[in-house]
Amino acid sequence: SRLGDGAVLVPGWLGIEEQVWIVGEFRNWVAGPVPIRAAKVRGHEMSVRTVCLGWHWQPYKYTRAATDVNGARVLPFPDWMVRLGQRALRETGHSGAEVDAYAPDTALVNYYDDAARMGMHQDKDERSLAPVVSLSIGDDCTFRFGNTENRGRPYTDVRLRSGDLFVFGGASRLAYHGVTRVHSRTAPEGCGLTTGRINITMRMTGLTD
Ligand code: MD3
Ligand code: FE
Repeated sequence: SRLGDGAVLVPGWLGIEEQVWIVGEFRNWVAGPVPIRAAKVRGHEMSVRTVCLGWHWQPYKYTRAATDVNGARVLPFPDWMVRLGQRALRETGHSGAEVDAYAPDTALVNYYDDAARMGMHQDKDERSLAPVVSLSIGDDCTFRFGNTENRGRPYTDVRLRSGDLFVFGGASRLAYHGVTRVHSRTAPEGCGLTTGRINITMRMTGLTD
């Protein structure tokens, strides 16, 4: 379903077995060279914790090494995730040419506990305006999808559930958005997570080494 120019939500896109498999990969990422951490934005720790693949996101920039954590290079961006991202674009109506050109090179993997939130923001640290592909696993959240002008109204609150795909292309790529709350203990049994919520966003940084 379309929520705005270029914003398409596909409920239940990931099957339960794919969710379980991805949660298993998440456990490997967390145990990888760069531990999951709460990024500091203007001196304040975020309540969301993030581990990255391909490029390491720090507020306002991407680096290959996690110089704000332990200096280690982040894990490579997995090929299966490139293909999954391309399938996500194909299945949300993007043209064949756009699908072929889609080469996501970073994933921000966010973990939300019951108390975590994400304030309204734009994703502007990427030089590429290629679509962002978002996958949610675990507890439901209330996602706030806003406008391109400011953090306030008009916005639409959408419940995101385990397995949901959300693709943000076109004008929606620069829309303000955030997560206003996590709905404790709403994860479907057997998704692989017993508490909290994972969100994966794959993106194209537009960077070269
Ligand atoms: C709309 N994450 O990591 S995913 C983020 O649920 C982020 O963890 C949220 O916002 C989360 O930056 C929301 C949906 C999302 C992701 C990127 C977008 C929506 C977007 C980029 C542009 C517009
Ligand atoms: Fe964002």
